Amino acid sequence: MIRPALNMMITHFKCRSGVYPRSSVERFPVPDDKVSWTSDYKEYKPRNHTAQSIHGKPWADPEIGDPEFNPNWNNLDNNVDRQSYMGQYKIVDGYPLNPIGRTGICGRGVLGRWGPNHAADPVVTRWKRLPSGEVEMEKNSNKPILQFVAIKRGDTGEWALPGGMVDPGEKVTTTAVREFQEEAINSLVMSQGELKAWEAKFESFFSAGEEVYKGYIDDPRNTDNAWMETAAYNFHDDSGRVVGALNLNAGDDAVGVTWVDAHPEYPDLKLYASHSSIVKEVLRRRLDAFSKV
Ligand code: RP5
Repeated sequence: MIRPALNMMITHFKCRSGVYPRSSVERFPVPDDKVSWTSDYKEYKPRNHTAQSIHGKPWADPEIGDPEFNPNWNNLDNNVDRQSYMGQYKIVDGYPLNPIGRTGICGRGVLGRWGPNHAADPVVTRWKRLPSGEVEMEKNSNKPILQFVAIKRGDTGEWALPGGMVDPGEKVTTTAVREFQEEAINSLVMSQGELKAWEAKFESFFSAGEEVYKGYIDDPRNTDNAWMETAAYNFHDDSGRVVGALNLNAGDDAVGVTWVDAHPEYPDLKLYASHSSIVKEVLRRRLDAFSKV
């Protein structure tokens, strides 16, 4: 039985501590019991920060209050999706409110959109194999070892899923595959012909993704008024023959790419934002399917 996509995020940690990325702006402290907007927190005075670098960018909204900017919150706004996977978000004094709660900073930070900023994440997996071709079992648990493709982010240096932002009007599954191509096989340096050949070779593999998560992401860039959400898809190669032909090569804003073991016992797999929870869900599903064969 395929379970509905997870909606596992009930609080956030990574976006409510320390200095805001690419700035010197300190977040206002938000203790665990003050995250929820329903908890009284009279002292709460977060700094307002919107990075200069996003002003005027074609992918960024104008400022709230600009007479030309009349966003259709909680709706598809022309081809910008302002709907949240988390349900209806509130608008307070004209500003969308983070559905999970306080982050210690208001404004938009480095995010382009007020409210939800939509991304897509591909989780490309295979079983780890011995030189004989047999699936390698983890010694303690005697369960098969799943591997997934991770990239090293150029901005934070953390390992992450090779995801990226959904372009206006783009299908989310298309984003997941495009980002994999750009970050994990460096399609940006391929000629049109090479890319076409690659797409023909992997077309059926990348058309069979299983949705494993849709929702909020505990991304360090989130603020009280702008936050990341993602849709994650698992592309699994059970035989190992399809992805065996993938030549991993970091591209775009990734500075490294590799296959990573997702051990059945799930030790500390430290990944960017909420990516380890997504990988953990993929692992659960894949082990479940393996045990039924
Ligand atoms: C994360 O940021 C998403 O899960 C996705 O992996 C990523 C998208 O942002 P960029 O990699 O484009 O910066 O929240």
